[in-house]
Amino acid sequence: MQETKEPATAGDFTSPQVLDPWTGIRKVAHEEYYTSGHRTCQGCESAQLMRLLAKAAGPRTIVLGATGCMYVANTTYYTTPWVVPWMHTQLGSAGSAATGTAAGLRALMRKGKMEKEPINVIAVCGDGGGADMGLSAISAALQHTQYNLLILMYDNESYANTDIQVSGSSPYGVNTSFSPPGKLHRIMHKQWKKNTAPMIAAGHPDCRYVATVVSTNAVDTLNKVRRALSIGGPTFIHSLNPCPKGWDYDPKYSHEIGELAVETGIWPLYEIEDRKLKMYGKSQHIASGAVKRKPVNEYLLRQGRFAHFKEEDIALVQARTDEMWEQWALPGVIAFAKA
Ligand SMILES: Cc1ncc(C[n+]2csc(CCOP(=O)(O)OP(=O)(O)O)c2C)c(N)n1
Ligand code: SF4
Ligand SMILES: [Mg+2]
Repeated sequence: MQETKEPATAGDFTSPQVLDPWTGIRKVAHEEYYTSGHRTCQGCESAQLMRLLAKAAGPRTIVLGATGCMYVANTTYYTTPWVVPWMHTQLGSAGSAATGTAAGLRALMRKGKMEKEPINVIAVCGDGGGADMGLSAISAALQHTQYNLLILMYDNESYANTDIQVSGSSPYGVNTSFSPPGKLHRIMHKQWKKNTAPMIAAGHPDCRYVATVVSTNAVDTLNKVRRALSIGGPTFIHSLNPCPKGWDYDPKYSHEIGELAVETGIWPLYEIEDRKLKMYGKSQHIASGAVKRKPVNEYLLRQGRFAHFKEEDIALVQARTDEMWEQWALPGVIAFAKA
């Protein structure tokens, strides 16, 4: 059974639910609140993240979903995999939908129109909807510390739903429908991926919890969602989600590709709680020097979106990844140092 502890003060709907971590896979609840009935691609790790977040949060939860694959493929004509209440919101409005819902619930409870109880409010957005278009609404939501809410950004590194256009979260050199390699210009997308989680953490000192996850590491993802919901106030999680269609690989490799993103050091796993940084899992081992990073080509060359890469492109990605771990002020996290 899903265990939900009583809040600090019974009946105090302003306290968050307290969801203890699951210490290993055997302790994870069996109940599913995101089930069959969706039309995401086979091997879609963003759908896997939806399943994990619903399981972690439990039945007393409302999910708000910004436009994107996780809206369109999950709500096809009268079908939905969501067992908990779910509502669509505009592409850039995950932050405002979360604040509005939390405020609305609080008002209804205060006026006695709803039973008083803590209800999880989770807004889900893609990288296009979160790291690009909805950044200001997320920033505003994180300033409203009186509300308990979690914004979870699933990052498939493109505007996937509209056929894989480049986003601010797309990696260097990637082949998308807006950046196809040509004979004259092999590399069309020359920007580096936006470093969203540290930007959110550094810019919102009252936001008590910011974390990164990869959906292929299920227990870590479940527990970070549970931690974010338990700590209260507005919180933020950035998840990397392999996407067989956009990243162009056989769906059966989703798990391996997610793991390789961490093992090569391209995607560091950490949490920042009350302004203290803690690295997680394999990233912790990399940061402590206990484990060597795998070369980035083991990750890049598994995906068709990088099939046009030449040695020099791989060398550049490797050099930037080395720099991230060896020269950044906070390795893997903060990209600048004191001059
Ligand atoms: C204001 C607005 N502009 C454009 C669109 C068209 N649109 C729908 S989904 C989408 C892609 C969203 O990308 P992302 O947030 O990364 O989610 P993903 O599709 O990758 O899951 C776009 C551009 C829209 N719905 N609303
Ligand atoms: S395009 Fe990518 S994110 Fe969208 S449903 Fe398919 S695998 Fe999932
Ligand atoms: Mg996307």
